[in-house]
Amino acid sequence: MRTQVVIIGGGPSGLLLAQLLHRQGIATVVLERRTREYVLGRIRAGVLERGLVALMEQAGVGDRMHREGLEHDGALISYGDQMFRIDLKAHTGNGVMVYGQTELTRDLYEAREAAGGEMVFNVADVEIKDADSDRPHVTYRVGTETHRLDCDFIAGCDGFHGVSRQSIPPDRKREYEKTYPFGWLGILSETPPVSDELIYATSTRGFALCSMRNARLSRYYIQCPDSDRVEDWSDAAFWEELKCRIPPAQAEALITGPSIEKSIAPLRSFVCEPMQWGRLFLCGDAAHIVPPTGAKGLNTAASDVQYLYAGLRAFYEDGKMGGLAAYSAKALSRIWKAERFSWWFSTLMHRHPEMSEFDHKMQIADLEFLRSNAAAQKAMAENYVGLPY
Ligand code: RFL
Ligand code: PHB
Repeated sequence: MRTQVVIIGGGPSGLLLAQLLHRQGIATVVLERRTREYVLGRIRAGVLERGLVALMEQAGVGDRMHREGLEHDGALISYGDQMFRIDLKAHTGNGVMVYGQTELTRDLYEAREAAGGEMVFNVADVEIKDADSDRPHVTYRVGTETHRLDCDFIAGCDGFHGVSRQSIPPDRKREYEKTYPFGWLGILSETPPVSDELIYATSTRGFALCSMRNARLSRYYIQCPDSDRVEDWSDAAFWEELKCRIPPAQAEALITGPSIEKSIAPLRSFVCEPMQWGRLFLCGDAAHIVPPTGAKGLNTAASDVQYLYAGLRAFYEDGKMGGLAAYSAKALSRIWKAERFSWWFSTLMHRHPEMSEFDHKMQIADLEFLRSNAAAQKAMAENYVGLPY
């Protein structure tokens, strides 16, 4: 079989790219290791930058997002019993959209199905062949049958643990990594959010985040040691700990209830350079990971999609490889800035045992500077709403 672009991975990056290309008449096949239900069961990001909102519109899947998503013009930062607001709109002219990754992925799946686009689920043993030639192809297995797909290009949208990055020879890539000695324990609960805007909180007991999906569905996180397991945390213990980490007024107002999802995510910073090998292009988590503190994971995936889409579109319009050749450098230039912001915000807001009292004083000084300085708030706001593409 033959197609123009094989997309490995049916997460948000792969589906968004597929949908954008489809609207330009470019044929794709999406290969996904899991089932649709499994992909839609994963609770992940919740904050969309304007660039991603615009891409969803461009892909023709923005309607439900605009109907159900929540426009946020600010975000709150608390430390101990202090709290201040970063006015995103006043500093940048933009806000962010609160709309779950699960919903965004569902919208993309529905659009893909409506368009009759090809998607293969439950694929195994995906192998990328001859990516460094003009005739790449991909082989994969479904059940006992092995298939071969010839193509012009391969988009590696298969997340951090996928095969795409692993297919690049070690001497043709360089990987940069930082791990953090803690994770985020997150719960989803059918309770009204404690605040109209997100609260990023730090305290002597560690970080907490109060987020939401809609007026009846809350998403909360607390920093936990990376050795903790979900089973170690009852709902009651989670709520108790959360209350200790947010300001007293919010702790008192917090409405608790049973969790409908509970999971632990590790924190990691990771970048693979370059994001291209021959006709294979890495996109999203396959190429880079940020700790979730700045809400940049899904949003950096989106900027990759935009650059790769532009390069592919130019190739199919005029046969020139220039846009694709510039893809990696262009994407990485934005990625490293998002890496810096996510690392800085994570370092500012988390506690870990190796921190000295001096380090803690530095955090407080940094927070007090941010609280009192309009230029610092503007810099924070520009990064949070998303740097231009
Ligand atoms: P995804 O979402 O990981 O999708 C990759 C898809 O590829 C499939 N796959 C394969 N398919 C075929 N063959 C193979 N060999 C394959 N190997 C893997 C996988 O099944 C999957 O469906 O990557 P994508 O599309 O680049 O999207 C990136 C975002 O999902 C990611 O950046 C964010 O969700 C990161 N992230 C968060 N970001 C935030 O901004 N806020 C958050 O709260 C937040 N929470 C999270 C997260 C990422 C997590 N991961 C990856 C463990 C919580 C978790 C648990
Ligand atoms: C979320 O709602 O899941 C969320 C929001 C903001 C973040 C991370 C996660 O920075």
